[in-house]
Amino acid sequence: MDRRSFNRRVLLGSAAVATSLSVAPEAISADGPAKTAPAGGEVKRIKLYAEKLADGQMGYGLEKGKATVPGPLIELNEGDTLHIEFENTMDVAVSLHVHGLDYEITSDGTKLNRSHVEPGGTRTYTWRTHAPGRRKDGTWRAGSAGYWHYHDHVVGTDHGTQGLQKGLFGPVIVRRKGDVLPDRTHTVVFNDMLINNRPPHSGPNFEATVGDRVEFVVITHGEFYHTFHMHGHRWADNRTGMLTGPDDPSQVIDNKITGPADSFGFQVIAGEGVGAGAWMYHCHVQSHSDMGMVGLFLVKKPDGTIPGYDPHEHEGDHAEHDAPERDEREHGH
Ligand SMILES: [Cu+2]
Repeated sequence: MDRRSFNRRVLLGSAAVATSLSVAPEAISADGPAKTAPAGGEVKRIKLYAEKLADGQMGYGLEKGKATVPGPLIELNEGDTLHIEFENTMDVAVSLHVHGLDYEITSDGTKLNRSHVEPGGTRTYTWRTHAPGRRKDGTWRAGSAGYWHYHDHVVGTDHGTQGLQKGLFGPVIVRRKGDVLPDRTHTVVFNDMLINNRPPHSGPNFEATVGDRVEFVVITHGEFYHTFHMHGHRWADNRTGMLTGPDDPSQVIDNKITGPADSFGFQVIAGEGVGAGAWMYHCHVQSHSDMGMVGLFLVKKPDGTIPGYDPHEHEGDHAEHDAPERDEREHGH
């Protein structure tokens, strides 16, 4: 039994109960017992490659020849350690620099301290994470959990400006024990005037079915400030993007300002209370959305249809699983 049919069963069961008992608000849109993150503490190892892509862009990938823009999602639980055996297959020096996690200066990924990787070279970067806790002086130390990101810090300039423009960036999620796990995660990177380095007005589009728990990681790079807006769905402006109960003071929003190197994330139940549809997400700076910083959250009915949306009218759009197209950055916007 897949998760969706399992959830539907649980939903039917609770609907029967609802006729005789009042249902707490948090139970109304529940889709069954959510899976949660385990305690961390594992030592994990991955290989990561920096590669030139056919169109002149650059990407990170977990396998040779499989680099993508953005790079692969790296997920950890607080307490985990990750050793990344990093190989530079390119003809220019490159690096791996992460935000939010714990690393020694040898894993900083900058030329300043020679923690970059020359062409053809390899290097192991080590990222550590920790749970929150009380320091000996009585103050509270934050945990590592959050929506973070990694990027090059070397290509073009000592700040990796060209590497970032060409696609050397990706998402990192560190979860706390008990954090709700999504059915799937999508990454949206506002990079200068593009989304995920795709041509303007071409998505990326993300597909879901009503009731799916969908997580978004939003990262910004480049020269501009943007506002991320999603139609029909809202989230909480806090670490997880979710409320923990009726008294959670987090502001509920559907629009968030985001500047270079910012990152945040949230989960939505696709179509909750609003149903299936081709829900837009876009930068809400008007000139930016007009210039093509827009994509679709395609929420399907269980039968696969989307009311009011004919995919054939959107031949220029591409769902996320299509081969990613690279931008024509060198030709300007
Ligand atoms: Cu914008």
